[in-house]
Amino acid sequence: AQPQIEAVLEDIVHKPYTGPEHKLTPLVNEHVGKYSKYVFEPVESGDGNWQLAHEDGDMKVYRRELEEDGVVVDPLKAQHIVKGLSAFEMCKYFFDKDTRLDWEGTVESFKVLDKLADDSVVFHQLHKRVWPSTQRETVFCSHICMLTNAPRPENMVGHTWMVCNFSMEHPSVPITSKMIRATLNVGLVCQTIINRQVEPGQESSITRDDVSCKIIYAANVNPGGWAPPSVVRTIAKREITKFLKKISSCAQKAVLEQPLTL
Ligand code: 6CM
Repeated sequence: AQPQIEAVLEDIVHKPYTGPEHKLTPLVNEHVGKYSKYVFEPVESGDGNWQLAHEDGDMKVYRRELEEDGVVVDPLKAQHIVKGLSAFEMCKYFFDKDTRLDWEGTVESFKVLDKLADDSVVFHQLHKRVWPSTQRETVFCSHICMLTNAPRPENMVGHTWMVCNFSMEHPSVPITSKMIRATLNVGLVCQTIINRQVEPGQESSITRDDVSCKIIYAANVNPGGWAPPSVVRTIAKREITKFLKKISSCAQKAVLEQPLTL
């Protein structure tokens, strides 16, 4: 079945949310193009050595154990379903820097290095120090977009949305000896599921009670320097689980009083 899946994933195309093009458009296109396909590669097929690391209700977290030069770089993938909001609303919430510190447990502070467009922003983040290891920092571009031709789950309505975060270098933040530069490739892909039959043309009757957001989240993080493997694995599993729970409840609260945006 693998060649068939590859052919389906090859068709996925990303469309900018707002545009316009900017100096990093080619870099964004390259990363989003690759990562949008990677996120949809199934974990259940068993050929990638993915292991179910945690399950809690609708949330499933998978991990593939991997070390590079003795450093743990385990790829993580997770699925979750969140009631009462759309794919667009969840991706918008994840992308929005103004509410990031409400749900992001690994970050101490961050600043915007470059606002390239409304859909593409470069950040410098200082992560909370994990005692006794050296504090980590990241520099990454965050991009929100729509995906077309992505595989659609049953009962899906509307479009597939994605936020892609990927590490890059930035001249205003050189690497120093004070902190370790961690790197990341992250993708949050969301699709809206409807729990009742809607006749064509009746989409405006859909309410918050009718929808859930299906999340696929993938993260490839390199902590950037040696740290005890068991500690890194424990922290990674704890943080991804905390992140999914926290962003789900915060996003649900944030949209509660607002009209549903599919
Ligand atoms: O995707 C998430 N958050 C985004 C916005 O902040 C962004 C950030 C990714 C997190 C990258 C983690 C960097 C390294 C953290 C410190 C590692 C310490 C290791 C030392 C151990 C002794 O994409 C949610 C992130 C959820 C966590 C996976």
